[in-house]
Amino acid sequence: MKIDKAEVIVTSPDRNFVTLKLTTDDGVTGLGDATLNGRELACVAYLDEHVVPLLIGRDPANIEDTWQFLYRGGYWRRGPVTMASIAAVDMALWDIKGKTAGMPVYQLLGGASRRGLMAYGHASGKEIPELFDSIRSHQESGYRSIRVQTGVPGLESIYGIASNHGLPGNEGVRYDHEPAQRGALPMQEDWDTRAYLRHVPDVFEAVRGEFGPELPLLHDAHHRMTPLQAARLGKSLEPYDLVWLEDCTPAENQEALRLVRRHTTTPLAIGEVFNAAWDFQTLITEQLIDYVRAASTHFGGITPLKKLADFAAMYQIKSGFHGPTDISPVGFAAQLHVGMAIHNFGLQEYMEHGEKTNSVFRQSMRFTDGYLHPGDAPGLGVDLDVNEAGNYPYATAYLPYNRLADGTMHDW
Ligand code: GCO
Ligand code: MG
Repeated sequence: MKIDKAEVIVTSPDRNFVTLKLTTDDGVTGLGDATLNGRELACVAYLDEHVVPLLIGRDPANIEDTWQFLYRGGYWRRGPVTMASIAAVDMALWDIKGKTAGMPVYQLLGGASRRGLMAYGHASGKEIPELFDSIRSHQESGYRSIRVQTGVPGLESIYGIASNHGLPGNEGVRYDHEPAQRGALPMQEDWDTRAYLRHVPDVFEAVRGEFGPELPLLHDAHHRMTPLQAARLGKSLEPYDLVWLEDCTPAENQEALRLVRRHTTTPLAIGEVFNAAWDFQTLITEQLIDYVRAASTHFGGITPLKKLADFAAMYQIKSGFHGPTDISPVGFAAQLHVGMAIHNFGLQEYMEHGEKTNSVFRQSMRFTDGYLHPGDAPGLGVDLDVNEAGNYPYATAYLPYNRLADGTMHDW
């Protein structure tokens, strides 16, 4: 079998997605996700100009070899654009292998280690009553684990607060909390760490008071603190028994986590912006975190994600793969298959794509009673309706950014 055709498809139902579609000379197709929120067209160019010409005529069966060829052969390693582009090829090849074998990808990775993947949803509210409503509505939809984000007194708008009714033009999207604003320049938000640190423990006190001790709760700090501030937050949240505190400090400097770890027993999750196992090396070998947050899409695909999970397993660290709506249904399916197969699955983030997205990407994935399952269709279990995709042309979109009161740029 040979790869005969490689097409890069850009579509924007609800938000932008970049999909690679490979077709073999036998007519088998495979899909891969190369969506990099706010920088999508860089991946399109990387694939179209530098990867597609290398794929034509290759044997789709040799997944590891193709991965190494694109990673080592390119000489310039890592980085989100490179790794998202390689990820798309890797996923598409696993999709083809599954379809050829007549099996879902998780079977090829070792078979099911569980019945389904516990998912967590994003509850949020500017004020506590809205937050409580959002938690209840998630519970009614079946969620058994909940991420909690709220507004902070004195700050106008911050990361993580959903317009639960859908943003203008995105009305079909239920929980989209981060407008990668379409057709406009990036939106500015404001930030004050001291106000945030004073407020968050009160929010968790209120949530535990209302919903009791059982409900698994999470929180995303979105890289906004110094290690010392992160340690303080972890410590102040200990009474509320979080499943994890996410991205408490930027982790490019992995050693910084030693300080956080020394001061708190709140479990830590890190890595949604990482794109290679090396980014986790110190964090894993020194057991400085409890969950790896990589996403198949930004981490080079299924092949390296499975290796990362096995590496983490040696240190009793579990998966907590990144699953926001800017991972396409293809990328999401890819990591559901990995999550099914590995022993050290922890929790899967699930934000729910909107109706338009689901009309472009038809999925065999299901969400029942709080658990996700990738389905048993051969391959990844996702079909792309090219005609429907064509109805939603690319729209420029940028994530927001943060500034402090004096105008200094801050991590968003
Ligand atoms: C999460 C993430 C996302 C990111 C987004 C950026 O935990 O789901 O923090 O919400 O902000 O993926 O594109
Ligand atoms: Mg996050």
